[in-house]
Amino acid sequence: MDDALREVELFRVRLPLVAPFRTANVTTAVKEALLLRVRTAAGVGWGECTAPATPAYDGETIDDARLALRDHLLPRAFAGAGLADVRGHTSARAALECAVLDARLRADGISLARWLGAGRPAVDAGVAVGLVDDLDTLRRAVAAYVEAGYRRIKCKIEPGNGVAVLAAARAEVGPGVSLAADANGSYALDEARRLFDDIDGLALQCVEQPCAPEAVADHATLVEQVRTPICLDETITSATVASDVIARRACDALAIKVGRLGIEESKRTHDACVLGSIAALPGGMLETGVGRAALLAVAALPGFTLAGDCSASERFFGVDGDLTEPFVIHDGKLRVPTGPGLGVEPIPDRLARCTVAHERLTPRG
Ligand code: OSB
Ligand code: MG
Repeated sequence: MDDALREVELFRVRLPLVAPFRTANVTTAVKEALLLRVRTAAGVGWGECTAPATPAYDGETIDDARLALRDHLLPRAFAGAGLADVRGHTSARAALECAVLDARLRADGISLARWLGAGRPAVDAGVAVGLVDDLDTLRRAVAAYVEAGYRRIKCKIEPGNGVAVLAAARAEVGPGVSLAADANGSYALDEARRLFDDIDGLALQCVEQPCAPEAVADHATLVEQVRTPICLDETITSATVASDVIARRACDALAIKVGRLGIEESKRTHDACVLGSIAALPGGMLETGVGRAALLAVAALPGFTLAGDCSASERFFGVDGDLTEPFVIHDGKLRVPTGPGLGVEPIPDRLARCTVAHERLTPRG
C-alpha cells in the first residue's frame, strides 16, 4: 500500500488530569499532546506525540516536536524522502510513523498488534502513583489501585522520601501485585546506594532510572551491588543504546517507551531485550487513548515479561475524559485493540473540545 503523504493536521490538545501528577522533576496538571491526523494515498491515520510540555523528563518538548515536524520531518515526508538525516526528535518522528502506519493498516484491514506479530490478547494493567505530600494520601491511593485490579503499582520517589514512600506502599500491596519505584534519575550514586540498602528487603519488581540518564557506569555499579532489579527508562533513547547498556550489564530490565521510541524502534528494543535475556516492560507517557492503543499493541509482544505502565483511561483523565472510547480494566488487564490499525480514533466532539490549536500542512506548505 502506498504511504505517499498528502496532508497532515496537527491538533494541539489539553486534557485536565484528575489530579496533578508529580515526579522528582516536574508536576503535570494538564496533559498536553499533539495529535496527528494524516492523509496518505492509503487513507487516514492517527498518531500521538507524547513529548511533555517541559524539558524536565528527557529534554524533548511538545513545542520542539511541532517545529521539528513542521520544518524538518514533514517537508521530507511530503517529498517522499527518508528521515535518515534527522537525528533526535524521536517523539515527533514516532507520532508521524504511527499515523502513516495506522493509515496503511486500516486500508489493509490489519490490527497493529497483528502486524507486529504480537499475540497477547490483553496486557497487565499497571499504574504510576505520583509524589504526594503525606503518606496517608499515598496509602489510600495505592489501596484504591490494588482494589481496582492493577497488577503493578509504580511509586514515584526522590531523594529524602524513597524509603518512606516504598515502605508505606509495600504495606498496601500484597503478593500477586508488583510494587516498583521510579526515581526519574534524581539520585546521585551514593544516595542510591543508601536507598537500596534500606529497600532491598521490600521485594520490589524494580527501581526505574535511579540515577541520571547518562550515568551508565553508575547503573552498572548498582546492578552489581544491590539486590533490587534496576530498570532503565530515560537512558534508553534507541535500540542501539539498549543493546549497549545490556552488554555493559547496566540494567536488569528496560522500560520501553513506545511514545518516545516509536513503534518499530520499540520492537527492535524489545528484540534486544529478548536477545540479551533482559526483562522488558511497557512504559507510558500519560498517553491519551491514541497513544495508549499503540502502547498496548507493542506491549502484546512476548518479550514484555513484566507488568508496566498500562493504566486505564480513567486513571489520568477520569471516566469520560479520554479522547477515545475509554480503556478499562478487565480482571487486572487492558484489552489489546483488535480493529484495523490502532483500532481506536478520537471522538470528534471530544477532540474539538480539547483542541487549543489546529494547523493543516500540505506539500505546498
Ligand atoms: O518516567 O515513566 C516515566 C509519565 C510521563 C513521562 C515519564 C514517565 C511517566 C510516568 C507515567 O511515570 C507513566 C504512565 O503513563 O502511566
Ligand atoms: Mg520512568
